[in-house]
Amino acid sequence: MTVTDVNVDEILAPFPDKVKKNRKKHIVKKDESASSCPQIEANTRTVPGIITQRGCCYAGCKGVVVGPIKDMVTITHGPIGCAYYSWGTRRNKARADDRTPPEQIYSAMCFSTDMQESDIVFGGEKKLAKMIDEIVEIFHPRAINVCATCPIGLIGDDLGAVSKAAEERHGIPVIHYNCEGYKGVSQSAGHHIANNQIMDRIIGKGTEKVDGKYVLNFLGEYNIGGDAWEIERLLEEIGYTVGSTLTGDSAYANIKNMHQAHLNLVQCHRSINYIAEMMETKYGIPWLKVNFIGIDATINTLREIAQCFGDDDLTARTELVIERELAAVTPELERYRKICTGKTAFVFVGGSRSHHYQYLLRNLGMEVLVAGYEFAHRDDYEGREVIPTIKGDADSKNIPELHVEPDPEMYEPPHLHLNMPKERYDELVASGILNEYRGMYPDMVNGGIMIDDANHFETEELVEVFKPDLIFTGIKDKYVTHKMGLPSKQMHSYDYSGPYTCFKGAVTFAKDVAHSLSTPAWKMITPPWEQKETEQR
Ligand code: CFM
Ligand code: HCA
Repeated sequence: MTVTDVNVDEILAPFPDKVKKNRKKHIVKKDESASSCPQIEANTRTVPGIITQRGCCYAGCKGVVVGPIKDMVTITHGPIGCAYYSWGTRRNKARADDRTPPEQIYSAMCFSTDMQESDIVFGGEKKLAKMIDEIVEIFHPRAINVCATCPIGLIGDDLGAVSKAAEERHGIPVIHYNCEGYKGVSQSAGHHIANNQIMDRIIGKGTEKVDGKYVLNFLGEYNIGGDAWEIERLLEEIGYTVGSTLTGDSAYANIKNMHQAHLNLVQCHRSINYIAEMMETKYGIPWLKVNFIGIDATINTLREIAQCFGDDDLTARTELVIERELAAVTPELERYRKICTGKTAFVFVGGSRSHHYQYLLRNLGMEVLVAGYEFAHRDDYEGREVIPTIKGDADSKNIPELHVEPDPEMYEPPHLHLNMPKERYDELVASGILNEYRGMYPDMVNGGIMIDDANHFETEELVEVFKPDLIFTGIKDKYVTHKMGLPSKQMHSYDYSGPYTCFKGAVTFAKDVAHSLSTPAWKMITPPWEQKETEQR
């Protein structure tokens, strides 16, 4: 398709020179004739005063990664606002299972020390210790998380010491996270802090055997709208056992045994790659980047996982499930596709979804003109890491045994799939079966814009130039675009819809998008640039 030629300098013109210079580095135009992706500035500090969509380090640690662990009580040590805003908004869906009864699910509750002025002046350690005692007495959780907010670092409360003393008093793990909101430049710092503690304090501590011929962990899947449940349904039907997700609908009781899996799947690379890497180094568990958003992406992902094990039965069952699911969804999907085809969209989400949803939108015949992340790093944009870092024992015909001990020799040389000779690997890459998940830039339309940490002003300007039919946003930019007469879909909470994963999820997504596109309300709003000068005053 032909894309409007946008002049980035014109868009940034109203900014002061210093800001202009800064923001220009965060905006890249796709140019198919160029040999490589132009360098995009990412993971740097937002210009003060600009209305960013980003969250903070505490949001990334507590709100995103550790909050959903259902059988742990997660305490926000700080003022109540931080606890409140990281609680209900992300929907932490969880259900009971054979390891976790309903009375041991705490992820829907909100726990906070509710620091008051006197606590800030005289210190909040005693209040925190008392709260932990009360929680143990009332709820008897298996383990507790304690997350710091900004003032905690500023007043110097020692979370480590309070947590250690509480552990000794109660004999359960009390894990602390020094994730003060001001650390780093975005949520991303919080992911890292959470990953380090989960790796250090939980994974590998369990001794219960995980049964299953093919045990997978599912990293970077947060079960928004029930996404993880739909994926698990398919994986289990094919014959895999899901040891644990990280962290949607996950439990301390399962996470501690994650070191026994044969393969780690990584859906949101941005928030969890640290654990995938550390588990590979420490336990020799290979990992594979996957994408269950979009029909093609799901099919490729299921085939790739099967390829990793090289088991004919598994491959056959994978094909059967694909065939059955496709047959079930195709007629309905086609109906919505007719409404969606030819429409254009912008996608701005946190650190991985924007790219994942490019696949699903393409399945619906829609083109993404502008895409961006709030806090991704350069590799997420550029797709540099194109080879799934599956490493395995080149000579062995067997997948690694359960309870493998770190064995540095076993996992060299790199780039070999489990049970897969190098030639077979090259063949799969050449045929396009492996290596599908590249990165945002390679999947952009020529002339499209890739933008990092977009702000309200730039969003409005880009909407005016490209006039997309739909915009996928977060809560902060959703209503700004509504006022411009543009339908938007909240892609963090799915506007309380979902699941959007796999085959059935694609239909639900298509239905929601088709509804947004066809509602007559949007035609009744006159966007600002079509209003007369006098009306605007
Ligand atoms: Fe990963 Fe996420 Fe995302 Fe993310 Fe988030 Fe989220 Fe997101 Mo909101 S972990 S990077 S920090 S996929 S909470 S489930 S929707 S910004 S794109
Ligand atoms: C967060 C959580 C968030 C916020 C969503 C939004 C989520 O980063 O603190 O700003 O719209 O998904 O709930 O990303």
